[in-house]
Amino acid sequence: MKRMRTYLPSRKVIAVLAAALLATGTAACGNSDTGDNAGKGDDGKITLGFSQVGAESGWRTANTTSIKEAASAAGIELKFDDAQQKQENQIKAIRNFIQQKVDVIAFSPVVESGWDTVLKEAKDAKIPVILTDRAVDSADKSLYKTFLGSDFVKEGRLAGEWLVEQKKAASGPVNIVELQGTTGSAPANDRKKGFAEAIAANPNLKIIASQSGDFTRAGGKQVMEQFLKANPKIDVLFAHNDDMGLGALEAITAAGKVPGKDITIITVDAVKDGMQALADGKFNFIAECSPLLGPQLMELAKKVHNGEEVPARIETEETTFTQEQAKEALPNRKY
Ligand code: GZL
Repeated sequence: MKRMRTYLPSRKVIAVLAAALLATGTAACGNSDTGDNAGKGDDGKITLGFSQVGAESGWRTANTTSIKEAASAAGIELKFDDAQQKQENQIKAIRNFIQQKVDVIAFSPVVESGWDTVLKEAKDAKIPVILTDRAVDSADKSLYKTFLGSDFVKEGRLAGEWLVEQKKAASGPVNIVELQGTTGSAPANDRKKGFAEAIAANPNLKIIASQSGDFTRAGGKQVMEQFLKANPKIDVLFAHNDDMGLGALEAITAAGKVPGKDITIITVDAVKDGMQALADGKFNFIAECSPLLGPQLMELAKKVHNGEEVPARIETEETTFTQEQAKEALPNRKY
């Protein structure tokens, strides 16, 4: 009977097979733990950690909606954190994103200063950072890949230039009160700067009081009440956003004055409620600030994740509205 020979591969063949298996194993392993899948969700999606300022205004709500909807449409896994307008919560969120090894971090910094340490931690972890909406004052531009948002100085300037045109025939002082946004934030600092530079063209235009209402309706109402008590003659209100202007409307009406007539009201944002107040004649002019940053942010996230070059600064398209223009634009307003 012919004996069945059991063929045993030589040591050399075993070594070659083992090496092949190991290589395949490593390759498979490598794709899941390191290389270009690092931080990706289980299904290979890019993960984006986003730290949002809070939910302080209609603008912020629209901005959050834009980001969440765009992430879903782009197939990006979004880890979203609401900082309730506290910088320490944003820093905590960014550290969590680093721990979770997300692919990209984006955030809207509630204030301009105090970010270098945590942004250095993200850089050391090789996680690219995108600034959206608000800027930081870090001297080290390598701490983030790009800024996507508005030119706040221009928004303030446009508001001031409109007022200069409106009051060019004024013979005496025009008393202005200013509701500033969140203290230390880029929009508050820059809108104030742009507005002041523009109204310097007419020495009759004087800011007699300026205080933060923190971008909220409640803050706008509370500070406007104080302005009205302390200043018998107020001709103009410049509010750094619609929400503070809407809050101020309540104080102005309660003081027996007619908003839009006794007091000219200029705001920034052009969210739906602000545009309605403008169309109704309670506001007089709005400089737009678009919150619809979601789609551009997702495209940028994919590019920086893939190591592609992106511009250092990407500004959003914006316009201004008079009362007549608001009436025309309202029906098609997205936010
Ligand atoms: C501006 C944004 C500001 C809005 C406010 O880009 O940061 O914050 O103008 C919002 O309405 O609260």
